[in-house]
Amino acid sequence: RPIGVFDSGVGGLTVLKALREALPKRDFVYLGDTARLPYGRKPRDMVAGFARGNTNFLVGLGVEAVVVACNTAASSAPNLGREFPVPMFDVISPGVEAARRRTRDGHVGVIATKGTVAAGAYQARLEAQGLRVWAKACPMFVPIVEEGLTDSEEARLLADLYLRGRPEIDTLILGCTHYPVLRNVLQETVGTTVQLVDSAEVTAEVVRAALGSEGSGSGRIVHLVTGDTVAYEHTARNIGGVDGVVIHLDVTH
Ligand code: DGN
Repeated sequence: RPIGVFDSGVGGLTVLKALREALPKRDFVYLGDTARLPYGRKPRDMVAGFARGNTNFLVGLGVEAVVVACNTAASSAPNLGREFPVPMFDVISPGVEAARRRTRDGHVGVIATKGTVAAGAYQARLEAQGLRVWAKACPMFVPIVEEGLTDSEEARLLADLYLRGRPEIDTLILGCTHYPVLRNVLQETVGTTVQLVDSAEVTAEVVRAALGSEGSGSGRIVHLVTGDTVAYEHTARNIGGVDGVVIHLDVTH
């Protein structure tokens, strides 16, 4: 049975890529809810409803597990895992755990969408570990990535603007699944003394540890997209591209 993965759009493809590398013997169904994006600046209850609907749909397909590959969805619906009879993973707990392990001075930053920062899930979980947290919403990073401006003057200017006011931190969590694409620019901006936590990478490690690396699949992917499939493939090119079939899905789930 495949593993189900969902995001509001293309951001979760960073997680899918990491999952495929970590679990080459599995197949995946990726649900990109592009008809209703962006989740990042929608009300929390609305996003929680989308997350529940997406999970329910994937569970209905018979997936083995569901990975919520969107920080905004995961932080809006933190107890979703209790509602479904399959193993569920999100991108937040692995990021928090990795930051806890990696930080030396206990001062951690998290950058994310407005929705994720407002929901406060990262802040609460990091503080519960005794860490000091600086959280910053970076709403322009998603369009920067989707426009293919990853290695650009625009990306550098915005990174500088968003990160300029940071206190002393030694670890920075990339709390949005689009951000691993901006990794180089972000590392340049904060300098080598700050470790970046890539939520895609650490989530894939957690999923492999829980499900095991065995399987009878071969990395096949079906992309189900609620919006326009051509636009999806086009935008996805800026996040490494689409490998697999792309099928349009009406948003009735
Ligand atoms: N990639 C999503 C996240 O991790 O929060 C946000 C994308 C969006 O809806 N703007």
